Amino acid sequence: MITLALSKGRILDDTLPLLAQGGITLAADEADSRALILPTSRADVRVVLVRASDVPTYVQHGGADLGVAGLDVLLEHGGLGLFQPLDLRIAQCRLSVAAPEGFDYAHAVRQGARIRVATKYTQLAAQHFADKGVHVDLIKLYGSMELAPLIGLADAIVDLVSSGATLRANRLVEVEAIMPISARLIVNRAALKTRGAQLRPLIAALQRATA
Ligand code: PRT
Ligand code: MG
Repeated sequence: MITLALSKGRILDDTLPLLAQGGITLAADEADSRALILPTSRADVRVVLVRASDVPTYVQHGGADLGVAGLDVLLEHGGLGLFQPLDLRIAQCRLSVAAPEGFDYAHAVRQGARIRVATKYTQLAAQHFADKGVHVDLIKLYGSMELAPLIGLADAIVDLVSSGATLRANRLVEVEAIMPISARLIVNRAALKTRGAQLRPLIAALQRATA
């Protein structure tokens, strides 16, 4: 059995067409059901649904052989025990710094200055501001980051941006792009060694679907 970990929402929605190109489909009603283990049209392939941020953990510990995770999630996780063979080029966005309209970001991040930043991405944000030589007070949040600068919890946020609509709706401005983000295929390194003959054809099929 090959187990593929996906998360509900855009990762599942964007991965299903790639799987379909490799001849693997879910039963029509499966994606909408509340089941967490979904059989596929191939008896030897199943999908498990987990939280987006838990996908690397499941694959790292062998709870799934493969998974699809955003680069943001992967970098925060660290990638230990994971082989990352493919950029699937789905779920694309960018990691950015955003601040309220009128906030003088250039002044706030001059060398040696101090800035308060709210984010779910504390590792990536810490690295980014360290690279710039800026002292940062990080406030870890799990969602609704946009609210933090509006009520004075932070000067700025680090979050994912795609259309920019969420920032605009909250009168925030993207002041710096940190890195482009897309979803990656990840594979348990040990499984690839011991069951490579089983896993490689599926990896190859996803590669063809992405090309
Ligand atoms: O919701 P949960 O806590 O379970 O996990 P999650 O929020 O990480 O899952 P999900 O499904 O929302 O995101 C899964 C992956 O999709 C992320 O890890 C990213 O790699 C990728 N992705 C691509 C995005 C976006 N685009 C995106 N726009 N993830 C989140 N967003 C959010 C962003 O955080 C912000 O709140 O959408 C809002 C901005 O969108 P725009 O279009 O208004 O700019
Ligand atoms: Mg979400």
